[in-house]
Amino acid sequence: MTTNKHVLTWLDEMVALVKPDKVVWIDGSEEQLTALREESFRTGEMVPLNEELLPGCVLHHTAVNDVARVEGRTYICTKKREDAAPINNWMETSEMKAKLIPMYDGCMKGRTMYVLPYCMGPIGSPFSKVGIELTDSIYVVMNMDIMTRMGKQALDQLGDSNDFVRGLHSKAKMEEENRYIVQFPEENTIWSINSGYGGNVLLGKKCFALRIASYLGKNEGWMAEHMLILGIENPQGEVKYVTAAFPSACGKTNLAMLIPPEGYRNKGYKVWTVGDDIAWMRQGADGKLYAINPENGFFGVAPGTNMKSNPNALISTQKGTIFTNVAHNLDDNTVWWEGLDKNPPENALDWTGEPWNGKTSEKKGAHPNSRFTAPAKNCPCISAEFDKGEGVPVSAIIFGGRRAQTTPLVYQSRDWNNGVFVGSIMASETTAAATGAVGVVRRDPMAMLPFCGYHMGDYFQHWFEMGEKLGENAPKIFNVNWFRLDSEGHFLWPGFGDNFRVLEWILKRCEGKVDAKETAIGYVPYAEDINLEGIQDFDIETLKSILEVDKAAWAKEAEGIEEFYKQFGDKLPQELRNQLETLKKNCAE
Ligand code: GTP
Ligand code: SPV
Ligand code: MN
Repeated sequence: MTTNKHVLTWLDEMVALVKPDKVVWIDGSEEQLTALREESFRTGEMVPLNEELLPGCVLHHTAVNDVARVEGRTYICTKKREDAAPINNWMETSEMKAKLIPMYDGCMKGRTMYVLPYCMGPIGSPFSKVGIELTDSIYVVMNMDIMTRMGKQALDQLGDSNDFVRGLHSKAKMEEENRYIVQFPEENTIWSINSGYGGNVLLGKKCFALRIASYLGKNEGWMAEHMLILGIENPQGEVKYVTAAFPSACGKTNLAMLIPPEGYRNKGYKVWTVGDDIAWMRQGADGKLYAINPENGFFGVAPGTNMKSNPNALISTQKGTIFTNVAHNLDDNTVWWEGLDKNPPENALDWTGEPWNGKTSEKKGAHPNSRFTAPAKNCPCISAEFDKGEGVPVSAIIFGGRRAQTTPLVYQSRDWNNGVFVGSIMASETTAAATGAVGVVRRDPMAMLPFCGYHMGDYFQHWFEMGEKLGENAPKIFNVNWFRLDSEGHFLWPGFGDNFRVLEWILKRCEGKVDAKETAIGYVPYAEDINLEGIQDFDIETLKSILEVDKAAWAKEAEGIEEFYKQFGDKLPQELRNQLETLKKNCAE
């Protein structure tokens, strides 16, 4: 399929290592994909679902010990430790290779290796980059078909160039204790072994589009971020774009596909989705910051997705979608997950494949990190800009996380540098998207803790440098928190569609149309300036309570930040130290 010598030489090397019985190039044609689907049905890897209710949809179960990203087994390997550590697991490049080569040796004997060229970003876009993933998994091929622009078009884009990310994935023996997700940013290379879960094996996604790309961005002067991108259209038809970084399973897909409350819809407000997980951003010729979504589909959290919380996501999953680790309704051969509706199936299999009665069972039908892989083109509110590849101009960057206390519903940073500080101190309760304890507050700077491909101190410095380059054109930076709890553990803010009310305030701030109150942490809205018209079960007193800035709580927060910063040593930019001192001073006043 190609005469590219760099590709062929690398392929030969990898074939000699993993020794597949057969090598198959994925060209992206319908015939080939249909044949692979059918093979996956024969082997049981995929289950075809009801063709009338869910046309083209399939179900897949991973191994029960392989249901989320494994951060403890995810490595950034470089020649020198100081180029990656301390936030990342680090191992020296050749040491890691020496460890993995024996595991890869002959691991594809008796299997087929699929050679899967893909493009992150629209074909032809100046933002786009090519990768090739070698894999022994049809599940990976089918997912990458939805999540990327793949096949011959990607190879054409690459031409004779050596500029591609070399990905090697093997299910190998699926041994948990030998599971490794390894990035070699200095060699444009990713090795993943012994896993079959999305974030560990769809190498275009977190491994390339965040870990490798963040490293490339640092060197080439652009940014790869764990951010959604959305457009907000006002009644005059003008569209303004914002990006938002929230940690895994903290609301990016939901915000990206939001439907404004009725009052706004009646006036003509609309939201357009450009991306729900990853943004690549660079400065345009006019000096502004432009963003593209490098993906072509959504790998979204299934539980909690329903016609009320996120109809656009649910509609996106009604055709051509792969469901992973949800419950299987045997009566009508469809799928179900917690929070889909109030009518769980009685005759079903749970996500582990065991018989399950949703009406009587204590167990969950779907895994909390069960996912759908849905084509972006299915999304009713997909932006007209999505496929263009020119990028959309970013007016505001929003950070946010799950914080039961302390962090107000929304605040604005004083300027770009203060905004970088706000991003660097983000903290959030952990979720089921990664293995390990759930609900523990941890620092997750810019929602990039598990995804930064180089030293986080250098990453902060890169943010400052981008701000300097952008100057007057720099987007305004905000922080939001949809997840404040009352004393009984209920969410105080209704969230979802009502988050539009906060977006409106953010845009007004960008346009200088609304005043705000200066506090110890930045600018907070006057409660009267958040439009509550038509909101259900919520009053302005509650709003005031979640807009309050508790100086004592923030003084404690500052101590935690100081502790967190210590690990960066000399690599922590002085500007962040200054920002922390200012916060402390403001809290003491
Ligand atoms: P990744 O795909 O893991 O990066 O996650 P994501 O950030 O796209 O998260 P997603 O939008 O899928 O949301 C994850 C969970 O947060 C779901 O269970 C949602 O129901 C819940 N959620 C999203 N938005 C809100 C909100 O505004 N309020 C509340 N209370 N929950 C929300
Ligand atoms: C996340 O965990 O942030 C995801 C899902 O978006 S995964 O692709 O598994 O990383
Ligand atoms: Mn994500």
